[in-house]
Amino acid sequence: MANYVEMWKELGMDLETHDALCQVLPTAFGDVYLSQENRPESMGFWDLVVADIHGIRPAELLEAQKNGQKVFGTFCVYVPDEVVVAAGGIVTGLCGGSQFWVPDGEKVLPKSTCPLIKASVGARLGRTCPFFRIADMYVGETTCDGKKKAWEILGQDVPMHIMDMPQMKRPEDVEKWTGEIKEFAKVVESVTGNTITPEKLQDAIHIINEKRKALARVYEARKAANIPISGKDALLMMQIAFFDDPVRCTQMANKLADELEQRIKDGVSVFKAGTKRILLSGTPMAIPNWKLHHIIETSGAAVVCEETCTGTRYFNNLVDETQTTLEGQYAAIARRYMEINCACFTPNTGRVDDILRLAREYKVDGVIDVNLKFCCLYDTEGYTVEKALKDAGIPVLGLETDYTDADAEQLRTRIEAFVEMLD
Ligand code: BJ8
Repeated sequence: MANYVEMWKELGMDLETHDALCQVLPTAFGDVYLSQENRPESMGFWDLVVADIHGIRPAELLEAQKNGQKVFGTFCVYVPDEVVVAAGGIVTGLCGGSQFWVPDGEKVLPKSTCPLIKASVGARLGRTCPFFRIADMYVGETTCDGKKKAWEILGQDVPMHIMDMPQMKRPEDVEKWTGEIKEFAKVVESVTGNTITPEKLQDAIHIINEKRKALARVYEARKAANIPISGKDALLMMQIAFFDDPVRCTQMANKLADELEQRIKDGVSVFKAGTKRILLSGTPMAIPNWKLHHIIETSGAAVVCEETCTGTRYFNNLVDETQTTLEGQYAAIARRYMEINCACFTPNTGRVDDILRLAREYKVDGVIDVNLKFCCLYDTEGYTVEKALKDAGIPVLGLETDYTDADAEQLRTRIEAFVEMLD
């Protein structure tokens, strides 16, 4: 790892605590990732990014800031990247995926808050993540109650803009979301000092659509009978897509997709024939949360798709590129984002339809519906999801977990029994 200590110091980070994080991450990554055999060569790019996760990209962001660009930190796939990119800004995902940050979050949040929120708040307040230090502005949204209240705490420490999410998907809700996006655009224009023109927004829509298409190509390859990439590797690509420059992300994902398509032609698989295929549905898995994928893929099964926000919900559906006025473009962006099916909406039948469709398309043997502890939304929706799957004759296992390793053996026992039952 290159030496970024000066950079972290300038960012006001707690170096001593951060050192402890830097020591555990390489071992965790080595155990989970580098122990895999026959990985696609193109994964070398993502291995490199993880090896210097608090160095390479943060240094790029700081350089961009020196050149006048502004960085916006986001926590949800409903926040439209297109608007930021059109104003010459940069988006970086800020969702915390490590138990390391949870105790600092618990200093200000109830313990009974979902780990993703606790880790995100802890990463900022504990000063142990450069991305949380670099962002000029955080963009929150009114999705779940835990997040809404967490923004009030984070807002005392960093400039925040909150997007008011509709909770239903009626035409008037889509219109309301269009208005929220326009409001967001005004804020982004004022922070960046740049005006969004139809031409710039057109380019930005195209850039983000191309990224979606590239990520979707990698997922398409996972539908093959001989699975050319592990679920763990596909998850890593997705997690880093939230941080990376969108054009580079597109290039790297397309390069990986080329390799996977060649592997399919050559009959190369990373799993032995007959390995049970699993669709994972539920709450997102922010980096470095690789826990469930690792347990599943070392319990005799393969994850072939994720119906999560670090999976298909991130890239499904494109923004219509034919609009030429800002009015039409904002409406098109709103329509695309309102097609995402998060459990914060009611009713949310589209999500169940998606899960059933994905189960068919990826020819899965079973579905594991995962819920981050204390996420009431996905926990409650689990009832409907599991019932629909059972009615369709698709085996399903509902699991709840957090970022600790305390339940790892218990999860392994349940997953192994589930995989055995699929036989
Ligand atoms: S679109 S899933 S990224 S809100 S933080 S809801 S796990 S209690 S992350 Fe999310 Fe946007 Fe929806 Fe996706 Fe539950 Fe935790 Fe809330 Fe969470």
